[in-house]
This record gives sequence, structure tokens and C-alpha cells, in this order.
Amino acid sequence: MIGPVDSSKIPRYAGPATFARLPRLDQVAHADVAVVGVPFDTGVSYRPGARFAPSAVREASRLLRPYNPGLDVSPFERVQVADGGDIAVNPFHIGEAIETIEQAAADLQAEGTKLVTIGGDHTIALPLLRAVSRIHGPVALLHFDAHLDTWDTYFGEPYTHGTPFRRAVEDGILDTEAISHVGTRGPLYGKKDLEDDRRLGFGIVTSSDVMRRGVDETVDALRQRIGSRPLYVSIDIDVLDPAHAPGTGTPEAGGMTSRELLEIVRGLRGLNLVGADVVEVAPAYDHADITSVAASHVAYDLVSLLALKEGQ
Ligand SMILES: [Mn+2]
Repeated sequence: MIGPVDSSKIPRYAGPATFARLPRLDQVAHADVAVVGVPFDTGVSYRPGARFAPSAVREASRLLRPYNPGLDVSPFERVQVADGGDIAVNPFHIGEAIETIEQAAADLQAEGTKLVTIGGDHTIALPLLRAVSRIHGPVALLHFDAHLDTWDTYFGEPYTHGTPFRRAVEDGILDTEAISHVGTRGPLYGKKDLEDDRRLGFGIVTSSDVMRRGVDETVDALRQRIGSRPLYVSIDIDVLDPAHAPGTGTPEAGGMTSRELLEIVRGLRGLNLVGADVVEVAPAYDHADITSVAASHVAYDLVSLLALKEGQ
């Protein structure tokens, strides 16, 4: 196993940034888990800038240490984790970008590597789900987000950051017995948004529900619905309150704390996680790297969950 750069010998702030100072994918024979960037934000409806997230999150991840007490695991000792670099996509053509992402994600997973992907805007979840379902069939989905992301079109366009999960249901790549939004809040276009969403099969645990029920009850309810199904976790960083994630494209007041999000993610231990993404970090609106730090820690816990499972 090739671990991260030894921070007792080379200071954390020195040298090029890979996620958690891990080796690059081309420096290891095989990776059980790879962290991959998708610098793409052509699908946004409001503030752009998520194309700069992969590099910002890598910079913010320099301080991550090798032992995760929250999950009692040293993920980089348990399995081989590597930084898979960025999937380079056409910023001027959403359709082509989606095809590129799906094929690159499928290639990366061809030999059993599990992916934690750093977006990018939420458009990228669709091709990532398509790639994962090629291997596992329809997957359960936990979607952490202020927004539903099940709208039909924007300006007549079907592929945007507000529509990936409606397209995924239409594709038949989600197991609609086990798909849930977590952390939704904020005003909608109309009540029909919620009716359409329910018709697609989604359950909703709102941001207020998380506050009222608490983390443990929230986790129990989510776990029951998922069972042993293959699970994909998609985390829009705007699920956090703007106080915890100001650097994002469509902020909404009244969100979760980073502590709540990390605790819910840790509560997924033991489930059949097959892939995950963290999207919508927009560094230009960030302050003191608050959002990038939160995203790097969430990604670390997702890597840790995969390490626990893959290292069995
Ligand atoms: Mn989203």
C-alpha cells in the first residue's frame, strides 16, 4: 500500500496538492478507491464557478490526517486510495461532457475501483450514476441537497444541474424503492415540484426534519429504506447552511451544520456503498476556505466508508 506523503518529513503546505496528499493513480498498480475531479460547471442556473472546486478541495485536503476516529479506521492503510486526477470535459457542450464523464468513470471503475468524485456542478451526477449502474444495475440513492434536482427542464434544456435525478429515474438506473433527498429546504416554483418529485419515487427528509428528529433517528430511517441495496451517495455542498458553506452556487438559508452532515454520513457505515460525489463547491464565493474544508472532510469520510467496506 502506498500511503500519503509523510507530513512529519515534508510539510503539509509543500509540494503539489493531491487529495489528502495521496499518490496519483499512475503511481500505484491498482487503487481500491480513487478520488477524481470533474471540473465542469456549464450546467448551473445561478452562480458559476464549481469548475474550480477540484483544485480547491485538494488544497483544503492537505490537513487531513491518516486516522479517522469518527469511523475508527485508517482508510489509506486498509485499502489503496489514490488521486485519479481530473476528468477533462468540454465546457462548451453539455451533451458531450456527459458522455465523456460516463465513459471516463466507467474506465476508472473497470477493475473494481470505487470512485469518490469531486464536482463540478450537479449535472455530473447523471453520468456518474449511469457508469455505476452499468456495474451494479439500478442503485439506491441518498441525495443530500437543499434542492430537489428533479425538475424537468430549464430553458427547454433537459441536462442541467437542476435535473439530473429526474433523468436518472427516466433512465431506469435508480432503484426507486430506495431513493431519498436529505436536507431540502427553501422556496420552490410551486407545490407541484413536490408532487412531481413524489411521483418519481423520492422520499424526503427535510433540513427541518433533521433538526427536529436529530441525527440518530434520521440515520435509522434512511438505513431502513436502503437495506442491502447498492447505494450511491450524492452530496451537494449546499445541503449545508450558508454559514457552513458560503462558497456554492445556489445558497439557501436554514441548512444543516457540517457536524450534522458528517455524523449522518458516518451513520451509513456498513451499507453497500458503491460510489459517491461531492458537488457544487464554488470557491470564488468561499471565505477562509470554509466550504472547501467542509467538502474535503465529507469526501474523507466517504473514502473511509468505502475503505471499511472494500477492506473486508
Ligand atoms: Mn443539487
